[in-house]
Amino acid sequence: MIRRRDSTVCAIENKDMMKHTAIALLIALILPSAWANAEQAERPNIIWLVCEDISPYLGCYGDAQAHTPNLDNLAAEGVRFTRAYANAPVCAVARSGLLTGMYAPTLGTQHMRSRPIVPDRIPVYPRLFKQAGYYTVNKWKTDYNSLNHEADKAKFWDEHEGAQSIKLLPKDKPFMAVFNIGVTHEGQLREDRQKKHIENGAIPKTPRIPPAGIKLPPYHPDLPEIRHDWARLYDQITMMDSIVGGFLDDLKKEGLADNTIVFFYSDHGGMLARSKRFILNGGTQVPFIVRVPKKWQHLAKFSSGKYAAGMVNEELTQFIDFPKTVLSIAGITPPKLMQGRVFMGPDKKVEPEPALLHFYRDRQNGRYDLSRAVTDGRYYLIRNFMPHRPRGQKPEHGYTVHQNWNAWSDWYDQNHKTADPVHARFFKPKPVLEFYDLESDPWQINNLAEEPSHQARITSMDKALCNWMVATRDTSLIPESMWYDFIGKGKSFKTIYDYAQSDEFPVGKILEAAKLASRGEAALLPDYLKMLTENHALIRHWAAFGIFQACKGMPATQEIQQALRKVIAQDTHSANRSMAAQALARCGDPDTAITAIMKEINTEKDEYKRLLALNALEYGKVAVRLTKEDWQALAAHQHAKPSETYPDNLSYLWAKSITDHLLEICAKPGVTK
Ligand SMILES: [Ca+2]
Repeated sequence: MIRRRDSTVCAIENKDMMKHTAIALLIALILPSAWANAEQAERPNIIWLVCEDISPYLGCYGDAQAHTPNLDNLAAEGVRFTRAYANAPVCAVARSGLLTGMYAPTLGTQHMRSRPIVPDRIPVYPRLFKQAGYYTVNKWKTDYNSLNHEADKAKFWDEHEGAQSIKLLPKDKPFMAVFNIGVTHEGQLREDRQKKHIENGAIPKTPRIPPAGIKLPPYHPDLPEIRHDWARLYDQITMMDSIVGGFLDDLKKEGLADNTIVFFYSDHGGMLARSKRFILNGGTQVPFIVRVPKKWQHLAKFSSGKYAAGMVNEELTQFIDFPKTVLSIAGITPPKLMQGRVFMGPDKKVEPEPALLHFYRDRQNGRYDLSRAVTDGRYYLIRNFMPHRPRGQKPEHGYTVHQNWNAWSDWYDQNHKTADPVHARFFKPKPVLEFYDLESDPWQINNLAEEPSHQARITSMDKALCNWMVATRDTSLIPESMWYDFIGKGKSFKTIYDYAQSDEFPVGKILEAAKLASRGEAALLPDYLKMLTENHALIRHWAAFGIFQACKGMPATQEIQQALRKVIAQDTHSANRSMAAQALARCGDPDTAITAIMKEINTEKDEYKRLLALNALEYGKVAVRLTKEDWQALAAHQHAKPSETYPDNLSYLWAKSITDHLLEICAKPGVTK
């Protein structure tokens, strides 16, 4: 009976189970799309309001000189980040990280400006949003420092042209929109732009803060032009604030505010001399505010706590975290290649705060540089691989747009013997290591790198910086003028990313060579000489650079000179021949050096090779030896056109800018300047 009853029960249960299974199957068939649709309809809108070129110079950040009521209000309604950073201190390089969630030196997009090709497998966050059913918008500032990312923008942005208007955003599907506000861009400080803003009533006729009342940062000398530009910068920040206010009002009017997560940030720090483009805190730290409407606050957890209006978030946050974070909020799994972290998101998806953030500065227009930095939020360590190059070197873009740059430079030329070292440093070679305590020295004027009490911390942060360069396979250890020896048509690799990811690039070994070379110590000359005979072309390059650094005008031994002449005569890489000539110029044989450098300039078709050689003319201090024929050859290149052979068709511009500079500063043979 029991068994029967049991079997009956079982039969009934089986019947029920079958019924339930059928229903479950039916639900399983129908519901995923229903769920997906429901979820899709319920997904938040995301908008990034991006201003240009400013550090956190806002009232809500405690800047008493700023007048920014709209952003102060946004901070009161949202979360204000006090340790948010751009990974690079300049537009297109910073934006490359914002697009891909990857460090620019990993991809090869770190030189400002350039047009490298980035592999298709590198993630592009708006593409993923688009695939997930979002409408993607980014009007007029798609500035990603890559040939294919520029060319492909219409494939991942539904809209990338036309007016920026909240009214044009869709109401029937979720959007990921980037709105750009250009009025604080450095170019807007030009006299003609200022005039236009005054005519339009966008800024007052005379600055809101009288220039005499401006509180200057300690690194700037007290000059009228510098005071004027600071005063006008604050006017432009107020103008930017009202534009942000307009967008926020429109969000409300259009009924989108309750469904839209708002990010506000600057595309890097700045903007006066010694901020934008420089790897100091003034170039890297940015204002960053996030406002999340009530409806989506369950998606806004931090590793340090829950979202709340008006809160201050001190977590280390960086641009390459942004793509991962917004993808996660929208329910899209971030690709594994992305190097940042999810700093805000639904529970369990939030990733812990990192110990350090990483920054990079590389070529700016025609001038090479290579610096890397890290911060833990309080201490800030910079490693300069090209210490011989001053920060305020000409030609720099700042000189062409800002009177504060020229006023400072002219003042220094006239007062360099008596100038306060803090004001003079901008025009002098850099130390290899710089170390600052942002708590006691927010403007970074006291380099504590030699301070005994900080040595343990410096060693540990420097180790982390170097480990990061190895782990991210930093492509700046490969001179840009050598890239197309390894990549492109007929080569094994299509992109510098692919080359750098391969075993052909022993990154750890190259980093050690670069570190040794940047020390430039005479005692290391035997090591450099040995490195000069290494099989790997990159080691030979850093060896020649080390000799250049070490000689500093002292004639080197015949053995060293001979070794450099051998590189000039035999090395298959133009970059190595140029660097060896630059070294030889400084250590005893300038005649051979200038002949070798002019040969590279006159015969190389790759403009990056010519650019390195043109820089060697100046840094080898042999430009004064230009003959009439050399002069004519340089002048002929003033009419250079983009190369058809090399994909990076911007390179000719930088070679041309150095050529123009040389022709301007060097006496024409037979003509007294
Ligand atoms: Ca910018």
